Amino acid sequence: MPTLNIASIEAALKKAAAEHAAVTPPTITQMVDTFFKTLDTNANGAVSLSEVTAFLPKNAPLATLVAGLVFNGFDANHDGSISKAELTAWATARDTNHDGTLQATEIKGDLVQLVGAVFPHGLPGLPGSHA
Ligand SMILES: [Ca+2]
Ligand SMILES: [Ca+2]
Repeated sequence: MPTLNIASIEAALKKAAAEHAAVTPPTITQMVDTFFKTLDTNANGAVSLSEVTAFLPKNAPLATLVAGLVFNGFDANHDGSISKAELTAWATARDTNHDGTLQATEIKGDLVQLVGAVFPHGLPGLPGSHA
């Protein structure tokens, strides 16, 4: 039977912390960075409706409608393009437990649920994606 002492407890805690760190979801900043880069195919720092449309699978059900809804959801100032700030604000507003990361549960019931119909494996860059 292994002895239980302070050192062994500390070692166990350290191991658990390391394992936790390995599965820590990306921060909102990292997530937005990844997602924005994926969407902004011409890399001009803004995401257009056509970039969102092009991102959706061609045979997706109601792809045009979904693209429009997603686009309007992100384009907070309705200037016809999605900025990284708008995407960050959208993601930050959904971080309900304010831990700086987005869990799938926090965005359930929101736009992503709609998008989930098109992306059954989750959005690229989102924790919980299996893509
Ligand atoms: Ca762009
Ligand atoms: Ca905008």
